[in-house]
Amino acid sequence: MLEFGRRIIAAGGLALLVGGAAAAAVPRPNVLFIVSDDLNNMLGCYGDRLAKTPHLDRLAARGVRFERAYCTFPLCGPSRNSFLTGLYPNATGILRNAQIFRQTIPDQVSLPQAFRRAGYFAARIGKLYHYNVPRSVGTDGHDDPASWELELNPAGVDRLEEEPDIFTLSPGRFGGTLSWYASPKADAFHTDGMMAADAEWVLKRCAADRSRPFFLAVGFFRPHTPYVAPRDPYFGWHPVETMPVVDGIAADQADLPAPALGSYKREQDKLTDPLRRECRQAYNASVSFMDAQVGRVVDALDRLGLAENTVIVFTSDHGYHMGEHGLWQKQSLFEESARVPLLIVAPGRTAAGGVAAAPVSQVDLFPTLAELCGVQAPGNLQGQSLVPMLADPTQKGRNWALTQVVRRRKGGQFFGYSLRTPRWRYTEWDEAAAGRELYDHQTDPRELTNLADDPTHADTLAELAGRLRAAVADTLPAAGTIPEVKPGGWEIILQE
Ligand SMILES: [Ca+2]
Ligand SMILES: [Ca+2]
Repeated sequence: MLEFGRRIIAAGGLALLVGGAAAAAVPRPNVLFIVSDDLNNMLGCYGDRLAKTPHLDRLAARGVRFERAYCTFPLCGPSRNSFLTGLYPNATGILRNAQIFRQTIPDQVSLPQAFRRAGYFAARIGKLYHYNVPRSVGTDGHDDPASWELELNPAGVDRLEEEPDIFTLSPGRFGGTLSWYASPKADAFHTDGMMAADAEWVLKRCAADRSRPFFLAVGFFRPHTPYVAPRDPYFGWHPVETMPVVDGIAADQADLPAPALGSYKREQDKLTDPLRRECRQAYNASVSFMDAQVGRVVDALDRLGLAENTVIVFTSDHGYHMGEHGLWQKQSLFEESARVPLLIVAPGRTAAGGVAAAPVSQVDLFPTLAELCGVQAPGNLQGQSLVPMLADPTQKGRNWALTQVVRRRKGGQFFGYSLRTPRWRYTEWDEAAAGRELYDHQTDPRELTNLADDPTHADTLAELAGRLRAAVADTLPAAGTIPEVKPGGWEIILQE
């Protein structure tokens, strides 16, 4: 017998809500999964007073904002392969860009693929798996065809026309290097603007034909370099003279082991304070531009009457430095690089305006969405469901997050791992042989004072080291070793 009020997932893709004598059929929830690229937490809804992100702030108020959400690996490819499979990078084997988990664990069912198997229409617009930005914009990038039924790859003026006008620290290079441009062209001419229009188009189709629920993934390219965004209004919202420059770098770096600064690029020696301000202006403008595109997509969802039955997730693939510790961009294990924005709106399931403070990981997204939508997830997922925290944001769940990077040196490589608890960040480089860091977020939210060698914190350090090693061991797959990337070309692997 069915109990009143219990949700039953039927094979045909409908959830039956049994309430009293009359059973009303309600469609299974849709998913709108929005990922921004290289976006840190410099957003209005995260308390950043320089940011102008009205649409994300509005979205945060509709659901739960995760105050301490972390990526598993602060680099596009490893991070995206991780959260789109629900596995840590040590289990996907994807530890660098331009690879896909089909080269390591080809039979693993991805997040969107699980929704497809459950009868969902799964569509991708823009960057979900790795892309070379900007070179691959307008193509499938390093995509996984099994994940999607529909893929849309627009390319705007930022890709097709404006590259000669972009300022860059390394001439001719735009993707990995700091580069920016205030475009005279309006939103609709830019790739992310075209993607928002495409998302509206897909949502119209989904609203007109509700026979299947949808999983629509929209991967905006901004604020990834080059920071190309419409000059009007976005650059104007961030006057260059009001942009801050981080100071005290030399004193801050004095207590750091070398690998902590391993993501620094020599070309960044060219930065002067005026260039640092321009860089921050262009980044902030790109964030505001992306924010406007998110607003457009969410407005379409509202206007089409889809919002009341659509779970919305907004996140980024990793954080991003704007000069903290002398670092720019990604691939560090500091808070600014490891932390990501995470907003989840689940109608009827989320405490609107809730703020969840416990540390969570993006590896938790797959089990969360699977539970919210009654979709069967693979048995080997390594994260936790965040559904209890959506209903009650004071819930703590696992209450820590683990982030890793690879550092390469002559003749090999080693890992850095960082454990974030509610109070502490503890980082080990090459199993502590290449250094350790300990930061107390209660007194040092900017992670300026490395306490690893402070004897008054020796017990804390020892406890965190034990927890970190246990957490690292749990990132490995059942076989106990990191899966190897199969040799050979991309197309050959996908055709096997
Ligand atoms: Ca990225
Ligand atoms: Ca320091």
